[in-house]
Amino acid sequence: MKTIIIIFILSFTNQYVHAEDGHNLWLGNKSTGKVNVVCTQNSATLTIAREELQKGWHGKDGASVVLTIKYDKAIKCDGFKLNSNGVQANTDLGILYGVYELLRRQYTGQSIKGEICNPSYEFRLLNHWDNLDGSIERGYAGRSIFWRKDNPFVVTENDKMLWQEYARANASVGINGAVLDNVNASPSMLTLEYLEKVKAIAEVVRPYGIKTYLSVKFSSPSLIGGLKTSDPLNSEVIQWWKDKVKEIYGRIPDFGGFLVKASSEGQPGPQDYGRNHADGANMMADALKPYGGIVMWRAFVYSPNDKDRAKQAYNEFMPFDGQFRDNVIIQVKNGPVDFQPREPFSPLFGAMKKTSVMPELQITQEYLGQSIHLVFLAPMWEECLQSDTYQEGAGSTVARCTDGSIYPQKHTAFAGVSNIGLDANWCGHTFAGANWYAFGRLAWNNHLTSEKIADEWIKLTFYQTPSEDKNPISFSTDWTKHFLLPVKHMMLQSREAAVNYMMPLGLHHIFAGDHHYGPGPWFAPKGLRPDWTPPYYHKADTNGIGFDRTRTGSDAVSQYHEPLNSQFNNTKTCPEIYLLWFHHLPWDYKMKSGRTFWNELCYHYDEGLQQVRQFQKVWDQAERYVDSERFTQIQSKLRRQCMNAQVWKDACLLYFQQFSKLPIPYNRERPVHDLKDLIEYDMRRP
Ligand code: GCV
Repeated sequence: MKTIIIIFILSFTNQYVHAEDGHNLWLGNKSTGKVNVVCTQNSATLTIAREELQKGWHGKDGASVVLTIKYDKAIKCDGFKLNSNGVQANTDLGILYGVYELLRRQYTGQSIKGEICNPSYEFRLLNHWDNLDGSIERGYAGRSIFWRKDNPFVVTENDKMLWQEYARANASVGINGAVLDNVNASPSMLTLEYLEKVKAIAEVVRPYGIKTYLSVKFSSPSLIGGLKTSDPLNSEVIQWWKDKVKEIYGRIPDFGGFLVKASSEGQPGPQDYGRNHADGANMMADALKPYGGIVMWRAFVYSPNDKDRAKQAYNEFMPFDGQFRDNVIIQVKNGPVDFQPREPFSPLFGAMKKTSVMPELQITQEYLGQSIHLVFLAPMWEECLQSDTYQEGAGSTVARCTDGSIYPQKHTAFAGVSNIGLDANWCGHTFAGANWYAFGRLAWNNHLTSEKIADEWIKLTFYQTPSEDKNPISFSTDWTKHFLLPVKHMMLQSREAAVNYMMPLGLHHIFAGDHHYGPGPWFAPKGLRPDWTPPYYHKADTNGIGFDRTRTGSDAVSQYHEPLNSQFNNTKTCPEIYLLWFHHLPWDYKMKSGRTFWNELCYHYDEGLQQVRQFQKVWDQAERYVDSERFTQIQSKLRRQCMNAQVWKDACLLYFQQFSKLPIPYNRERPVHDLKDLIEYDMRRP
């Protein structure tokens, strides 16, 4: 009887479903057949390649795959040539990347036609904002996988296992570097015991091609070196950095280099000693040069008294174009302010023509609902990468201005601020894993579409091949129609939905102070620097709303190359998605839709809320295709996202209505909260 009951239960259990906490990310799929791997060479990396094929093979049962290391000048860096029966590369790492691509294509049902795949960027890095006490700045998925407060220097077998899994996930999407500590760096990072720990991490991640890098504090020579100054032109300081670099390479021969946040948000920098960015960056670059190391020098700078924060990075860095060493790369955030839900691209892209420039994206969702909201970020990154800067004529996209296609920069790189922590599913939200995945895929190929990335990720993360199936993957019509397509549609809409319910039409930085989770357009405590308060950005008053960055305003438009300069300058030609970024508009301004600006704003906020409600419906209908653990976790997060979207809409519309003094269009849903309650409310509370 017992057996009959079990058989009965099993026959009703969906074939796709098994318990799953998300720890396997997009790599949980077991092979469906045997493969014979032929490779005449040996190395730790090649052993991994071999094992991955055996663990994940989804081709013909019993087929042979040949791994060949043979120089081909069409293959660049760790690129590879892919055939259905083999991978050819110049390096072991190229073979490993080729193997992951082969398996991905098998699993997602993509064809393999004998093509060469080269990476868009040479360095593809995660930036961890992990502090040495194990906390993570802007981290929403638990504590650091690298650092902890208690027993900080003990390395356990568990640590090693986790670092290995981390390295594997990165390598599977082509990520080849990790900056292990916060850009708000501690000087202790460069002390002996911490460097020993870096060595231990480097040993585990090395076979997967992950190089380690460190964020360093500019004033380290005085803070831990006992020197009286950290002036970059002082000979003792120069020697201190040379000695430190030598010490690091003595332990970690493939160490990648330094990331530096200097003269920004209270961090020390060359300007404290009357020097400039080039003096500071070049001094470090000279110390790293003999070992092949690089300096990633961040352009994220702004001062409390600046009239327009959005202009400062350009103003500070353009005068030094051409003055940086060739192993310095200027790391530029995608937009001119700070990882907002929507910003135009930073005008530094394409403008610095004689300096290596790299994009910095934020994978962790500091400004996009953290690990509660489902927001797929690939569309935002694609929007930035495909933006035309016009710097060298039409087609000078951000992607092409940074990947070496247009400028002969010595190094190319792409960085993303990591969303990884100790949570079982790594990123706090299953769908946040898609953002880690998307970052890696775009770093490898900056022309991939969001649609393709989402398609791959969903198949790899949620589709489970029936265990008895020995044939190449074929997705059932049922799964495709009722899971893949609606979930993909939801992902692709999710960023625009967040923009709609948070800050549409060019609004930016109207977050609650400090935590950046909920709305706070009113937030302006006395004495706080103005550029840390939302009214500095939205400038709402009875006449209208928006930051005037036109030629008669702050003139930020002039940092863009024509025709963008003129396009952005004119309300009629400025894309509506950027209207309030560049213009202060009257409330009754006529939009393309025929509505007044105020009505349009109301429509967007309401639209965002409706979109998230629709996501709930999509997800609830997907229940039978997902294991219960992931299903309920995502369902409950979507419920909070809906409640939060309602709060965002009500808070912003009720607050701005005080200035517009206009009714919310009567065909739109009414607010359900009172403004005074929302001003008191902390949205982080569940
Ligand atoms: C690491 C924003 C964030 C800070 C972050 C900073 C940066 O201001 O809120 O937490 O600091 O950007 O990128 O340096």
